[in-house]
Amino acid sequence: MNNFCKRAAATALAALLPVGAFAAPVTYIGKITELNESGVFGTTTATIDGNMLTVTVDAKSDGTGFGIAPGQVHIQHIHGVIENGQNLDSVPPPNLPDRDNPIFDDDDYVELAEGAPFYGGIRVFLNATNDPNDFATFPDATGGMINFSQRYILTPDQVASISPLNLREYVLHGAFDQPGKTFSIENSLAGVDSEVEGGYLTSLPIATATYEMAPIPLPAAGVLLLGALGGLAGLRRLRK
Ligand SMILES: [Cu+2]
Repeated sequence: MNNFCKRAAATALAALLPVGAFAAPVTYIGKITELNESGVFGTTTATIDGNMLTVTVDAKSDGTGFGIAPGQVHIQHIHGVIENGQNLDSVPPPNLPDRDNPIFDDDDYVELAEGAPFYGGIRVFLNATNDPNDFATFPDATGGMINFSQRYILTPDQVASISPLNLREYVLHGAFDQPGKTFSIENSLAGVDSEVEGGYLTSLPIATATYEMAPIPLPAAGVLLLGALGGLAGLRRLRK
């Protein structure tokens, strides 16, 4: 192979392998478990590929709690704790308020703000647009189930805020106040403790999931390996 041919081959190879081609997409899986004794369970996946995030959510009720109110707006997010610019591990809050812990007020629910020390702030809005004000495209849980799938192009800041995803938490919200229970609009730490009874509590967390890196299925691992070997063979040929 003469130099011209080598250069042409290298250029062709470079065209086939855009920048970042070796950063394969990584998929994370989270097992959805109940909060506030909702009886909600399911699975969520999040696949990150550069700045592209694809999220799926399958959630339903096991019948032991109030479940997912059908036909209501269920806001859902990827949450995460960030402290001093560092992404910290985010975990589910307890299922029910722990009255010995001062971060909980004296009502019957773990509210949005009470859960925040555990799962952190909102990092990605899981509706059609990742726009906090776009309430119309959050799941409405037809039939009391959520079957959600959406792809997002994230800003660099958003990518940083959810990386790595195994430090992040999925949170599903929205339930009717249950008979005999009281709900405070704000956490008592915030200095507000106005209790309400009845009605739909849009922000109430009803389920969470902790993302964990999904095991790479064997066929995919094989393809990756073959691809890497093929790439090596190609390089070796170029060096001749
Ligand atoms: Cu949330």
